[in-house]
This record gives sequence, structure tokens and C-alpha cells, in this order.
Amino acid sequence: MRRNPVKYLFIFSTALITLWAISCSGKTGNTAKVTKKPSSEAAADKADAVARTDTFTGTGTGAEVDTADAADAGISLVRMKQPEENAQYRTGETVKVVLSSPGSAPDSIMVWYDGRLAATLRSAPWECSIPASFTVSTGRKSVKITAYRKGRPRASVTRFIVMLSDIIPKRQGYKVINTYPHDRTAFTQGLFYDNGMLYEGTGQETGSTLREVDLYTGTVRRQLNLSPELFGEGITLYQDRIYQLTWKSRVGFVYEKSSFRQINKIYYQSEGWGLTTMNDNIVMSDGSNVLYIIEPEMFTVLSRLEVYDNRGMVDQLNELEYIEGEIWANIWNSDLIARIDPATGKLLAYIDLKGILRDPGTDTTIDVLNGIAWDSEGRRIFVTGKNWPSLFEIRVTE
Ligand SMILES: [Ca+2]
Repeated sequence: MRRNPVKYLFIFSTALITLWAISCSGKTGNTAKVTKKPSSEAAADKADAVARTDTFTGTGTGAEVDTADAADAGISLVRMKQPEENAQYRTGETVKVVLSSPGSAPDSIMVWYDGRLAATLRSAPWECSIPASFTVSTGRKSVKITAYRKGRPRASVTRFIVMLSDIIPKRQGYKVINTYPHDRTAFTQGLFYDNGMLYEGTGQETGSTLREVDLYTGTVRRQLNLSPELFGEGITLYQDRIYQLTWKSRVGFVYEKSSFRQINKIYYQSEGWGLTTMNDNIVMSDGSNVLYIIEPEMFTVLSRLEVYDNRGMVDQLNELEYIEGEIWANIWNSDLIARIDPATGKLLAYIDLKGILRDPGTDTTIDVLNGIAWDSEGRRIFVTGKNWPSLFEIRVTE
């Protein structure tokens, strides 16, 4: 390849000039953002700022200052010295917030934790502790401060911290109470029990079904085949309707339970993995550590639950079952079931089902553990897996 030194010198010079221009443009990433303007422009902005005092929406990981009011910019920057970005805490701990105001002082600083007002500071030292009553749930939480002067918000800083669980989860075992046959061709993605019957959703393109199954014989009593391009996922019963997700198509289906007639479609923004019904809401997983609490009629997300144990996030949450005030979730590609507190996101315990499928042999079609069903009247727990030959009634042991 021939090289042209003049051409390369030109490109290098252009790059240098561009870098210099960017460095002078005030875009400084996570640090303070201060835009200097000519005095006439600042004066115009000042008038504009007075007219829009309620429209300040500044957020970011660094400090942002509304410098439109340059003549009155004595507030200067407010910096957040503590907590640091991604700092880890445990639920029930207080979170110390330490701020500094290198210029003249603001009139007040409001401190928000996870969208809730935690404190209002009116004088130095600009410090406070977010109380333990705020830090009850796990997940990434925002700590946001907004500094005010003359009744106007002038600067805002937002940090995200990680709230781990304060519980060391128990590791529980199991005892097999009964073993029943399970269809070896059923790639189980959803499972629940109702009124003496098991309902199962199966996956794989061209193999996705919704089926009603006799618990004791494994016989399929009714079956609905999904379109071959769809990959069926979690199912759950809400009132007299069965909901079924698909994996990546972002569409799900609502059926009349009595007839399996499709009566509606549902749409969602993530992958579809597991479903269960928790009181008046539906809970959905998408393979991450987030569970979505969903209103069933419009299938709108009401809230998100970020699941963490004492060491970090617990992801790959798959098939779900709501059992006596807890959400149980298969953890994909493992023998573990996670017992989750829906009020806080804390991982309460792991049930280790290692060895439950005795001697699976060399059959490579047998896939992972997936599928939990709860018979609330008989207080029976059923588990199975994808293409497993058996379905088990189990009891959890300490
Ligand atoms: Ca289930």
C-alpha cells in the first residue's frame, strides 16, 4: 500500500484541531457543565429563565448548573462527595450524603432517594443521612440532590448506588414426595396448577403449545398449537383467563381457560420468560434480575422489582410461581429455585434441586430444570424441566 505523508499530516492536524475544539466546548462528561456566554446572551437567557422557573429538569451523574442567570451565579456548583457512583450498601443501612458548595451557599438543598424526598438542608454543613426506613428494597437506587436559590432550582446531581440484600440466603434441599410422568417432547416454559389439572406452556419454534395435562398420567387432555414462528414461554392464570408469553416476539396471548379460545393479545418491551399471578397483578420475568409487576387488563407495568442477594444481582430469573407471599423463580441453567420477597426484592433462600432427575443418562434432549406449580388447596409443590421424563411433587427441607 502506498502512503501519502502529506495526506496523513493533514488528517493528524485535523484530528488535533477537532480534539482542541471539543475540549473547549464545555462538554465534560461527568464533571461540572458550565456554559459561558456573552453578557448580552446571558441577559437574554436571564429574562428567559425567569419566565420558565418551573421547567428545570436537570439531571446527570455530575453537577449541572443553570447558568442562565449568570449575574446571580453566586450559587456556583454543588458537588456530591458522597455517595460515590455504584457504591454498595445493604438494605436497612443509612446512606450518608456529603455535599459541598464551593461558591456562595444555596438557600436550600433537597435530597431525594429513589424518587422520595429524604431531607431538606438549609445551611452548611451540607450533609445528611438517608434513614434506614428508606433503604428497604434492593436494586440500583438514585440519590438526587437539587440546590435552590431564591426559590429556583439551580443545580442538580444524581448518583446511582447499589442496595444489596442484608439477608444471607438459606440454602435449602428437597424431598421427593411423588413422581409422575411428563411428556418427553414438552419443552416446558410455563407451568401452573388449577383445580386438579396442570397447565403447561411449551417452547421451541414449531413446538410451542398451550396444554392441559392430567397430573397423574401426564396425558395431554387439550392442546393449542402456536404459530410455528412463535416460541412459547411463561403462562399464568388470572381469573378465568390464561396468559402466555413468547420469547422474543414481544407479543403474548390471552385465552379463555374453558375453551383455549384466544380473546386478546398483549404486548411488552422486553423478552418474555416467566409469568405468575400475584393477587391482583401478574409478575413477569425477562431473564434479567428484574421482575415486572403488571396490571392484567392493559398489561401495563406498574413497578419493577430488582432481585439481589447479599452479594449482587440475581439474574436469569425464569419460570415463576407465587407461593404463599413469595415469588419462586427457576434460575436458568441451574438446579436452583430462588425464593424472593416481592416487597423488597431480597433473595430469601435458594432451593437446590441438584440430583432430582436421577441418572438422566446421556440423553442430550433433556434440558434444564424449569417449571414450578403450586396447588394452594393441597399445598403441593410440583417441579419439572424441559423435555424431562418426570414431574415431581417435592417438599422443601432445611
Ligand atoms: Ca409457574
